[in-house]
Amino acid sequence: MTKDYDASAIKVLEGLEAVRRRPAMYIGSVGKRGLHHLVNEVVDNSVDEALAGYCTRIVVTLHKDGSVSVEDNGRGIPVDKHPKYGISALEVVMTKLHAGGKFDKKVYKVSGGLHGVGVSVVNALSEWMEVRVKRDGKIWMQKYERGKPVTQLEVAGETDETGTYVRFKPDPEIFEDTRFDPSIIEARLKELAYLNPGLEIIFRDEINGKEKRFCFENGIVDLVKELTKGKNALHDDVIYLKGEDNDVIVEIALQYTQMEGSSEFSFVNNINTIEGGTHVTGFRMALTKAIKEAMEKQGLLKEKGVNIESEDIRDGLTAVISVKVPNPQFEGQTKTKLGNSEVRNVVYSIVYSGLKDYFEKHPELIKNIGNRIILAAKARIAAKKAKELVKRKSALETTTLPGKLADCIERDPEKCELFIVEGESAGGSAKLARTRQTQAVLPLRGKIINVEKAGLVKVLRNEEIKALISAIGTGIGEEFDIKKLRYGKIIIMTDADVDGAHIRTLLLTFFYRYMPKLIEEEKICIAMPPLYRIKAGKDIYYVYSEEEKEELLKKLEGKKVEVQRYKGLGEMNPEQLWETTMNPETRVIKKVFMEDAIEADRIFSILMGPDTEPRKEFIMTHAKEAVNIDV
Ligand code: 0RA
Repeated sequence: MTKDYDASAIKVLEGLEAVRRRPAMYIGSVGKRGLHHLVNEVVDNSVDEALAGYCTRIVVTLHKDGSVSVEDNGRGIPVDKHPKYGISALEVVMTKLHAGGKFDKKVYKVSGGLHGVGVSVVNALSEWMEVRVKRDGKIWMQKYERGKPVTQLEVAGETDETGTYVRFKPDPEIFEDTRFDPSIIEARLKELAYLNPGLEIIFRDEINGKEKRFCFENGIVDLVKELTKGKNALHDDVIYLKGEDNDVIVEIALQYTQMEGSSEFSFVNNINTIEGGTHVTGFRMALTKAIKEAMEKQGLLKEKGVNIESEDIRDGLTAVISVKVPNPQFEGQTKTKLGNSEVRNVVYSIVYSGLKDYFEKHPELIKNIGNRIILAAKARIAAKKAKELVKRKSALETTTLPGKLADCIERDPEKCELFIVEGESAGGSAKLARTRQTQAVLPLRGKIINVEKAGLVKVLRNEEIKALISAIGTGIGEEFDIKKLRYGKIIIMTDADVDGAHIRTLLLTFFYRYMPKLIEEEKICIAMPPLYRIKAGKDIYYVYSEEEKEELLKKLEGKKVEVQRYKGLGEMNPEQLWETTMNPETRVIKKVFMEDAIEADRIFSILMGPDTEPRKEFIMTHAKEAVNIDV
């Protein structure tokens, strides 16, 4: 494509000291999100090589020592000498800021987008990094520590292949916790495989002994199929459109189902734009217009008193919008909202004319979808009436807190935590165990309502849900107001068994559907009660996984040990519950991230959608891992 690349094309801007001094400026945070950013950054470089047409396979490995490697079969990072700096292009890429990726005018680079900081940033924030490049018949190798080369660029062997291998271990001096979460890595890799049809991505998790291969010949059409699995699709074929205008490439795939609500997933240059943006606006405008016109033509809009709104048109919709934009401008709180205004019109005209054609060719389809939309409009009108009733009633009842809530004393929400606890008996222990000043406890009776199936009207009538809503204080849906949030952390505390996982999933479904902002703002957490209590002489250990138990037992070999397995929170006395699960100094909790929305949506609907077959299949195959359905 471009003419021969050589090292002189690389622009060098800065050294890496700045990155270590202010890491959050480059990767967003030094928490979990920032840590996983490192992997994204390295993988994105390989994906760019695939986008450029030179790489077909990427292997990502989570090694036992906590390092991650990314290997691709692309052209390999150039190793020739940079004329100005007298070091290899590879070393420039690895050790100079902003030197990576911006070589030529390859248009649609992932690494030019959200991540886009270059692999040198990853190097700077790694305790060590090792790079191997297969190129020009040789295997080249160089090692670095905290961004600085510790070996020369060496020839480590011969090969007739090409490609790049980067392995790194995040620096504990920088990150709060350097352990990767395999499910976060896996979700991103799967997403990338969907967005790059035909690209083979393999994830080897050597810590847990698992390997997954992702490769989707039909790209986002396969993704939509996956998302609507078990949701009673209204039509068999996923609608797919592709077009290009003004250097903007637009791809959309969509399907209607019987489910309430809509799921739209949007991407710009392979980056998930959680906050949407101009591409999503353009898509929605086109969808509304194309569908309204098609319904009109079929005489479906005649019924009086039923006004179709664009939210009715999206009800039951699952859509993936993927665009490639040369110079994306990202805005918004999480820098995941596309700002380029020219993209709105490009998407609009491609989608509008594409859908118009499609509906003309499939008149029976628009009847089917149209009836679904009219039902949605009627349901919306009914729900609005019901909601007004509930609001009027709750205005009379004033905003009383639920009787079951054991509230905390502190009034500054930032300092307060709410524990949502499964079952009255564990709730009782938690009330005894807590720090009254800052920790509140809300026990929920066993099964709360299934929000996915029930619909808004029923959900709002459910006692457990009402208690939850008034304890949290924000309201739901359109009335949601984060300023009224009564707790800085909301911690879901359930048993480490299948029932516990189910209740947790139900709660997360509720938050996902009705208070998504709480997930976005990282307010929701999951408590991790220990699985075992191990007593060796006077020492007591709590362990949180099978692996941890095995490791500890090995260490304690020879000593007399007592192993107790906790089946539920109820088996712990209040002191133990405090020590292991509630004490902020010693407990383990897991933040719930929106980034897993795709996976969450899938799990929610499989476990709780109206169709029972895939649910059975899911429960059978995942029964053993059910404890880990953390969304
Ligand atoms: C710039 C130029 C060329 C390759 C790459 C970058 C490259 C970078 C990475 C990062 C991970 N994997 C990668 N693969 C390739 C080569 C251009 C040429 O050979 O003409």
